[in-house]
Amino acid sequence: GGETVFVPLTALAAEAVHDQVRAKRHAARIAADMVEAGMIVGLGTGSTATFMVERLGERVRQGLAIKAIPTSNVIGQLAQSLGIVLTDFATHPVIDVAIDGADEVERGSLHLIKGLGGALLREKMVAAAAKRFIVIVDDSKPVATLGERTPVPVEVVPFGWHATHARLEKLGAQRITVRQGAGGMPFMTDNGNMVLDCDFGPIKDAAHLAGLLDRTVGVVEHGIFPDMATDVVVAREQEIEQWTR
Ligand code: ABF
Repeated sequence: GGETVFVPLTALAAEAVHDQVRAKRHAARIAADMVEAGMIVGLGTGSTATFMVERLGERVRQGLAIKAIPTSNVIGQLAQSLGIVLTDFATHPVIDVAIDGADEVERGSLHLIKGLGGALLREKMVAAAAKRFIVIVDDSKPVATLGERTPVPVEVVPFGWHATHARLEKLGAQRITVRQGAGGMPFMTDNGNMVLDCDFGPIKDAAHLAGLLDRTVGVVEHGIFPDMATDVVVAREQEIEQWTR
């Protein structure tokens, strides 16, 4: 006994994960290198955005002067630990460039689903304040139709959330899951809210559904980002594609 046996399937899966990590790091680096001295930069959340912040940290150590607004507490702490100076909306209501990941990118329109990481409200606020919004993804993220694979994360106020849940069902959500956090408790966002993951199936008109969700009482924000990305960097292991709207 005591011998290590390698199961081929596991090895293959590990290789695929490794390729995906490399692709994320590649996209992250390309976007981080578009940042110029003096810029106010919006920092996204998630594993791809984390690579981007690490690369920005490197550039800051080499002398790049920027200030950043983070989209989550966790990314703000990482940025500070890397020597990136943070600022806020009071001082800088306009952001030069925001860089963030996504869960789905619709080919052609560049509409996005974001928020599986739970930071969608601040992500949308930062993206909305940015002159340029660069989305960085590996090639598992592009889809023909938004909602094909991913539910729409919806951030809701805990008060009366059952009523909000019912409203979301009326809008056509076929399945709604209460996002779970640690210890069997509902997940709580940085803003003290809950997330309902709403499966609408493939979404024919993303801007229309976004409008309906915008007008739903009890909904704080949702993960459909229509017409917001100005640039998308899609990376495979060896190649990259850049899409511009
Ligand atoms: C953030 O991180 C979110 O909007 C999105 O849910 C997630 C993407 O994660 P990853 O980069 O780890 O795939 O961008």
